Amino acid sequence: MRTSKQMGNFLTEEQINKFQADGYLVIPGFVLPEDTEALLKRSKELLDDFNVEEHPLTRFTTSDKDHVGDDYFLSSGDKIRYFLEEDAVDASGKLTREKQKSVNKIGHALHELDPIFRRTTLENERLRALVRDLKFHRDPVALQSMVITKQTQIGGEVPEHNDSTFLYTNPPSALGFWIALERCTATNGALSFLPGSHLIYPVTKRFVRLGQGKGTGFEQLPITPEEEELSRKPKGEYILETCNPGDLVLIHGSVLHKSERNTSPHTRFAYTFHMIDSAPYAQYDEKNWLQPTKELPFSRVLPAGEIN
Ligand SMILES: O=C(O)CCC(=O)C(=O)O
Repeated sequence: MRTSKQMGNFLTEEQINKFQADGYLVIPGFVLPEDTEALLKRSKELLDDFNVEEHPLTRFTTSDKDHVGDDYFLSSGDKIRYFLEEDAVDASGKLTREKQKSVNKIGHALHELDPIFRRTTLENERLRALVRDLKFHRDPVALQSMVITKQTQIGGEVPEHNDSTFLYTNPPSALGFWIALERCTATNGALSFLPGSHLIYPVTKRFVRLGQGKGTGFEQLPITPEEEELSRKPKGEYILETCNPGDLVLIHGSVLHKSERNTSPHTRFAYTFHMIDSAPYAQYDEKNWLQPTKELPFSRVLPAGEIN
């Protein structure tokens, strides 16, 4: 039965208003305990399956100075691949620790190719109900997914960013779904957010392919001098969002967020995926690092014919 505060089947009016004001929303217990456990177990099995011999030892970083751009990364959109922590490989090209503890993340088509991740993403009625209530997109498609492992000690910081920089559409339409698979605390790298930043700061750049063999880089977006000045100003206080296994964090594509290095003895596994709006509501182009393939186009989230 719906309560008076409920907007649709899933989210309350307060939750929708909070998401719109803050640019993110924590939904405790969105994923049931048995499903959360299955996602964590599968994540660990994938780490066990990691074949180091066949790996180019690609490390993952999104900092402005250094970013991934090799073919292993650029062709990972329709595969399940492994990306390593910055400190995971020594000068002689060998892993500095056991393979499971060297991985920063696994991506980018878990939601398509793995039945356990698919069940939480493309075959999830609760998720469809949430998407209908939120009305963030008219015709959402899921375009990528990752398990981020944030291993103890080595699990690196994720610097301040917004997701529309990395999953750019015109107009920006990225929406992140981030599910804690373990407890996320102040010391193991819980996410933190700058509430309301999605309403203040424009998306100033996009992460693009630079052309055959040239890897990836950032391209500046046209912004006004006022927006340029604004984006250089000190940005206020981040709020740390500790959370529990099964909690979902919805992340507006323009909200600034980050996570610190894991300095604790506890791992911080999370499963995350993103949606964008599809044409004609938003344009996705060939400059983006992540490209759909003929074999695996981006999948619609709502049933055929349904527009939000
Ligand atoms: O899991 C993390 O630490 C960072 C995730 C994040 O920033 C993202 O998915 O946009």
